Amino acid sequence: MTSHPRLKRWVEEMAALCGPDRVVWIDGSDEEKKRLEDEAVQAKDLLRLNPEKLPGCFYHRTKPDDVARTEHLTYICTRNKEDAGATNNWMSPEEGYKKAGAIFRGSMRGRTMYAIPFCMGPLGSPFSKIGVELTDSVYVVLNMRIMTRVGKKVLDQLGTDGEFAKCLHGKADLSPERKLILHFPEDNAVWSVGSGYGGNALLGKKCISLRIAGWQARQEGWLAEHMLILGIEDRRGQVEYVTAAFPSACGKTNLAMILPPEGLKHKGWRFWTVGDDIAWLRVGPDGRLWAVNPEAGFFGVAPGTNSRTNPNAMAAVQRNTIFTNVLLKDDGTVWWEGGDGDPPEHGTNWQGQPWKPGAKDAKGKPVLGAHPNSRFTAPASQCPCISPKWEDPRGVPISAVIFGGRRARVAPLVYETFDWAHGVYTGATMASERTAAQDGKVGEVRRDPMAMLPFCGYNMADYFAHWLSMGGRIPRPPKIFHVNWFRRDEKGAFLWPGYKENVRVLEWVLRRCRGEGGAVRTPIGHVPSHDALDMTGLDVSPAALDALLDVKSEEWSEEMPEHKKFFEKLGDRVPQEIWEQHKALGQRLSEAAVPARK
Ligand code: SAT
Ligand code: MN
Repeated sequence: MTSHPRLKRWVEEMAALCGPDRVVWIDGSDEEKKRLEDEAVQAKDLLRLNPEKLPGCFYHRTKPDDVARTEHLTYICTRNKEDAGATNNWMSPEEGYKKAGAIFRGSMRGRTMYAIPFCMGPLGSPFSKIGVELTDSVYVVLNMRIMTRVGKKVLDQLGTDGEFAKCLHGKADLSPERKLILHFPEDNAVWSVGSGYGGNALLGKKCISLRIAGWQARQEGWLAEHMLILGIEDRRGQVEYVTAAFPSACGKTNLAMILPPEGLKHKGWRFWTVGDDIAWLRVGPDGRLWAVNPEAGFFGVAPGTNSRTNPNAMAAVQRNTIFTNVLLKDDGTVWWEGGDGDPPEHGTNWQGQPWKPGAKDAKGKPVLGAHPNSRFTAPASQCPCISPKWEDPRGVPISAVIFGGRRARVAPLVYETFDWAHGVYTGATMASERTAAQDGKVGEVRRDPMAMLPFCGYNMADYFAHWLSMGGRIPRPPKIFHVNWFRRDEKGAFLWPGYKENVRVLEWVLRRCRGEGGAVRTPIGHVPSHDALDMTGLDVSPAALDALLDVKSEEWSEEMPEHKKFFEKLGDRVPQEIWEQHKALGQRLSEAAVPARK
């Protein structure tokens, strides 16, 4: 299948290690897709959903203990431990290859090894990177076919000597003790064994497009980020683009597919999805920052997605979609908590057990129909609001970069940072409450710089230095903002309705980019003045709006030691400029705390 001698040799070596019965190259054709689907259905790896109601759709269940990324088993394997930094688990490359090699050895006996040539980014784009994933999971192959560009066209592009990322994935026995997700940035390689779940197994996604690409981006002078890319068109047909970084399961897919709220419909805004999870950003010939989405599909969180919260996503998942760990209805369709329609009277839950509304386990705890991190995998091209530019090899020019976390308090609805370096500091100190997308205690606040804590494939301090240095390389940089849709009142109720209403915040962001839009200067940045957000048709009381936009110096002052502790944890490579930003913020806060003299 390939005329690339190095690739051929590598596949032979990996096959010798894993011992599959056969190696099958993925060509990307429709016949192949059908064949693989039939095989997966036969092997009970997939279940074909109701062909009338959900044509081309399939259902998959993972093992109950394999439902999210396992950050504690994810490693960066660099020769020098310092290069992985304080936020990553580290293993030496020798140890990594040895440990994972022992699990891989012979693990594909009786199975097929699929070789998937894939391209992240539009084929032929200067942004794009090629990889080859070897896997013994048909589910992975079918997901990769949706999430990336695969097959013969990729091999053609690779030629006889092109660079490619070497990705080895195997299910082995899916045991939690024999699970490792290892990155070898110095070898452009990923070895993942023992998990069949999304981010652990679809190696083009987080492993390649963020951890390995991030390493390359630093060397080559660009950025690989955990960001959605959204086009915003005004009534004259002018489109501006923003990127936004939120941690997993904080609404990136919803924002990427936003629609205008009722109250603002008369303004004629239209929104275009370029990407919902990852952005690769480079300085363009015009001195602006340009972005491409390296992926070709959406791996979105199902629970909470419905025709009200995200009608575009709902339209995108009506065909050719793989559903993982949702509830299976008796009519061969699917349902999830916070989805459309009433819960079915009975169905089969994500663990394969009979389920009905109000189901409880032996201890009397409610049993869910769908796992909170259950997902849909859908082709981006099926999204009604997919941007006509989403596959443009040049990418799209970015006007604003938005950072955001899930914070019950402290962070206001939106603020604009003072300049690039302050924006980098703001991204670096982002914090968010933990969600179901990662193993661990849901709700706990953790620092998640640029939403990259689990995805930065090198020393976080060097990552900050790289961000700072990019500022000097972008003649016309985007403005940097911070948002928080999740602020709550004292009773714990959300102050902001979110979803479509976030358009009001985006409007203000774009106005600020054009040098318009009312704002008040606070120690943390510019916050909208009281009348600067268009609240037409929205029932949020003036007191609630006050609370949303409030910047309490005392609360922020309390955060400062947390920032310091976090940076100290990152070690002595933290750039001086970050410390200067820290000092300057502290200064601004203490000045604000002094009552103004008459
Ligand atoms: O599991 S994935 O990393 O693919 C999805 C996510 O957590 O963002
Ligand atoms: Mn993500």
